[in-house]
Amino acid sequence: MVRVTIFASLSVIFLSCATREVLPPTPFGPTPSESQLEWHAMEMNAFVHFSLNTFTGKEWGFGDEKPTLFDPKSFNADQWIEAFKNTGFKGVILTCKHHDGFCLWPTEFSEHSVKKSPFKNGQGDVVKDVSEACKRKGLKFGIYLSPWDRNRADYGEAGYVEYYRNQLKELFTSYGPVFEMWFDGANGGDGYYGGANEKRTINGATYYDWPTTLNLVREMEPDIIFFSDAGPGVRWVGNERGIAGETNWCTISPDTLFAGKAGIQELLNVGHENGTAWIPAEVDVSIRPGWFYHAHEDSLVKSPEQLFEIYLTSVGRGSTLLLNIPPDMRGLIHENDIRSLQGFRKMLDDEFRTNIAANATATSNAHRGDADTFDASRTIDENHETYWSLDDESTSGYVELDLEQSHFIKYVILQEYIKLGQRVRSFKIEAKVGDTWKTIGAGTTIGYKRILRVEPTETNKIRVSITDAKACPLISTIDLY
Ligand code: FUL
Repeated sequence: MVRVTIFASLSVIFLSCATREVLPPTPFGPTPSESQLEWHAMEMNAFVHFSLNTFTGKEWGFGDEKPTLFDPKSFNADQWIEAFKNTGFKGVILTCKHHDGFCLWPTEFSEHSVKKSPFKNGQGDVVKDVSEACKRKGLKFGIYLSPWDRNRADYGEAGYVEYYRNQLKELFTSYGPVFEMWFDGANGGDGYYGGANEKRTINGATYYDWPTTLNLVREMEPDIIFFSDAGPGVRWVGNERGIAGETNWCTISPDTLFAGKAGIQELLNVGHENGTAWIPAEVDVSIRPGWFYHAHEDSLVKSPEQLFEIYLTSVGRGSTLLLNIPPDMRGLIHENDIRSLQGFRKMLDDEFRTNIAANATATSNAHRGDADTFDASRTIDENHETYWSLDDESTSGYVELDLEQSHFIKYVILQEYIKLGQRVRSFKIEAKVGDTWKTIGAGTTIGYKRILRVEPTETNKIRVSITDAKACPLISTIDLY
């Protein structure tokens, strides 16, 4: 009788162990929205500055430039989008209106537009052509509409905000879908202002009544990502040199983000470990010294090597790269820029050709609940929905990759499963050289993606150690090149 009872309770324990489901960790801290996750996965987008400045040689038009100057005789949006697609860009953001107020589409709310230009005899519409070329080639389309307008007589009054919103309605209803809306931070100063030729200062915090404008846009495009210095979708990275912080938290507290505050650029650059919102950094940088095309900068186009370095300091630090490639006066991407883009693509393909980790055997010091679903093999299965993890109380641990043969390793790519929050504070990479483990690289945050250029090493074993994390780490990818 006693024996039967013991046997019965043992089998209950055994059964409950065998069928016990090990649950995934619960989210920790702020997490990205679905559209932010999609934005992260885009990794590289193209920025296009094209306007009257292309023809006047200026970077910031005063607002009094004649629309008749806009005359791109060989304009071909397909040429741009083809070049962007071949480089690997997934989306395009177009300056539909820069600070000078000139509109690249025939808006019904102003005469300061392509309507009054010789471009296609006043019948042209750059926004339409670019958005349609994007659709044809499968790239997403984004809009830059400068809030500051040096052409408008009513800039600074309530009427201008109405004008700005009418234009947003026009753009979003005519040229959507739109994946990202770019609100430039430059605001107020001198300008033409309908002939007033004066300096106007607005209160950036109140004048535009942003909450109403954002709601208006959200009603038309619910999944839109808003870029501005402070988000709320994505934040400025704090510089225009293409460099995200080596430590780069996707989290930041919106109430600490106001322009003019001391140290704001550094804060934007690294984010904050205990930030209250998911607002990742976007790295905007131009392939040329200026944002607009100027013939005298034709020899100053960034080289493939420079673009590759920018890739490592942007995408490689968990941000998305927004690389500006400005069309020239013909309305084409200049040959020098195309050449650099092709060289950049070739470097990406050459440097990241074969993922050595794909054929490795992965083991770890421990894995969550001893469940296969969270074991080390999840880091090399090329499935971003699976990850290696530890028990809730563990904030450090390691994964070892046995490569079977010796390989020469130059880069290690790591990804966190950010759907459940950004967690890792520090990590290190070791390689087995002879009988000892040699540290070949180390870093702080990982986030969506971290590409570490390690000390080039010949090895048959790599160990990735998470040395500190805010909560149990979740690593979805380890790639070796
Ligand atoms: C800045 C602007 O003033 C520049 O002209 C450019 O558009 C850049 C992307 O943002 O704030």
